[in-house]
Amino acid sequence: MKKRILIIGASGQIGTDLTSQLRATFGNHKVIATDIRDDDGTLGKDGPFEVLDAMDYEAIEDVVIRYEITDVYLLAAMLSATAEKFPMRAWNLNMNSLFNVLNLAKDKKIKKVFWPSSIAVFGPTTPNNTPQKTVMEPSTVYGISKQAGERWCEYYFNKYGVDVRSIRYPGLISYKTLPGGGTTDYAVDIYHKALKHGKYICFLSKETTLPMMYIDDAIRATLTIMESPKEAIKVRSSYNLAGISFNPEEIAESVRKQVPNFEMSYAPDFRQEIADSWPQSIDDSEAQKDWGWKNNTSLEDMTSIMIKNLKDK
Ligand code: AKB
Repeated sequence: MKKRILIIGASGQIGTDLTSQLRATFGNHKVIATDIRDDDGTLGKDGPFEVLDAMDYEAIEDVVIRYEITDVYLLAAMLSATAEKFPMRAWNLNMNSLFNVLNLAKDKKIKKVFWPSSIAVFGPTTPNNTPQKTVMEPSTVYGISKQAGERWCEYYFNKYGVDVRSIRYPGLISYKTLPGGGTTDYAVDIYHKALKHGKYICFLSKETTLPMMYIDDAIRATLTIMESPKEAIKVRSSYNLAGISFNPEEIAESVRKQVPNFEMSYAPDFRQEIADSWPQSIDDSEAQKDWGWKNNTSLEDMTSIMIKNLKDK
């Protein structure tokens, strides 16, 4: 089958790494990167890039037809911290962009959809070491939109046979692009500030443990779930995915092994409440069983990779 991939929201934290990996796997010209912002020279240099608004159904359809797209990765979204400031904008973006893509698949204009969910679908009543099926009462705008999105994905699969696949990403850590507007962003920021200033003021308290993952593992999970046989994908809402769980004090300690005088102080803000509503660890045995998922990168390995690459930059 001739595969042609469209990435919507390609300039963000996940999209930047995902675009290079998909291009390395399937060929540069098979992967069309798009974003609402014009390219800064990163994504357009190896393959096609177009400016595209995830809210504009006709514009997405036009790109799909012109490039004969088969698979769509929808990454455009407003993350947890920003969404608390702009609830209606977040809801509109997160839901309408998903409907645009699901409806293209329902009308057989594309074959396969990847849509990211998040640990934000869980809430204060969710048990720890969170199982795949559990209490889900998200208390954030972002979490509510992701939970609703999961229900719609499963609905489109059951009612219309749409081949949609999804992962509940934990907080993601990468060096190529900064995350934007999330609650887990501190775990990226800390490396930048450690190298630049030797200190960091963390917006979460020192004991706030959250599920996290190094970007290479997240990208590998994404490619694996998308390339697995259709029958292997038993969960059509979204799969739990676990990587590493740590708190700010533990990541600070791992930074200190590379930047010995690094100082961390704490000034929790409104993001503390969001973090407190999420589980500390995730049980991903369904993903392991169904499509062979396994995390590779430890906190110590991740810190070494981050420090080395940010220094080289
Ligand atoms: C956020 O912090 O909002 C995201 C997420 C956990 O989905 N990184």
